[in-house]
Amino acid sequence: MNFKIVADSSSDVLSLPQVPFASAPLTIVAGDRTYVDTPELDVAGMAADLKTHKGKSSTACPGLNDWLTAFGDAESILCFCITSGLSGTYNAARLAAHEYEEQHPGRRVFVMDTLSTGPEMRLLIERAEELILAGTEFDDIVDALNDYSRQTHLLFCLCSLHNLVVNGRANPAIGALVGLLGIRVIGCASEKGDIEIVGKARGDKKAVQANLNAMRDRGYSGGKVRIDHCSNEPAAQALRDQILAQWPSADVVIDHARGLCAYYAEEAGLLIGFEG
Ligand code: X90
Repeated sequence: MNFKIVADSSSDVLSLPQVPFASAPLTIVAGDRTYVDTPELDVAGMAADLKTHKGKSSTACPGLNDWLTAFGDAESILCFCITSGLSGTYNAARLAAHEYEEQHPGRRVFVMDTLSTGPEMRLLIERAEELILAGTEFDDIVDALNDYSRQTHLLFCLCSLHNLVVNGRANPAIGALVGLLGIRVIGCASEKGDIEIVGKARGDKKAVQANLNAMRDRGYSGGKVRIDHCSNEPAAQALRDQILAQWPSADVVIDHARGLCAYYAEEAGLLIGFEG
């Protein structure tokens, strides 16, 4: 069976080593500028533009045709979407999958509402890749991914919730938690796939400790961790160092947030996907 893995651009995955992969871009709109979250997007340049942009900005999910383009010509497709609790991406992908299966009888698309985003999506995608390479059947892959997703988690540690609040993705009351210099808000993807606040921390050192505690509370005990940062490699490395100090064989990988996650997680934000 010829498999393809497809995800929206909030997964921060650009390519996979051994299985065909395509991403469907979300877009970020600020005034008359549109940033399409493709692998070519200059994320740092976008962040710099947004800093000087005074008016409103917003985002939009991939449309049906973006998804059909990403599906390409594959027989068996595993498609990973940002939580339906915060985006129309999953709905658009479902419509596209329905159309694709109708146009190509015999082909199959599994569309997963990951109830999460960023590095938790990456964990699911990596697992999908392993299962495909092991020769697993389509339906067994779907079952295994559904099981695995009960074991994966997403935490975030942000210095600003401004873009989440103005775009109606986070409660304004929690936006007011930040704003003070050096305060980071720590939150997680809830079981329903929306934003849940876990706590706050003042300063980088305390934030690392709070992240580690939140991971432990969710059952982390030395498994995989994927950290995506918004121009904040030092914070990501500090967290990795602490994880490795306690679990020396932990598999921790640091990467850059791409456009959509960088827009919402904002400068210095961290997203942490891990196995519980
Ligand atoms: O459809 C659209 O326009 C996209 C809307 C996406 C809104 C949320 C993106 C969040 C990105 C920030 C913190 C992670 C929270 C995840 C909770 C499930 C990253």
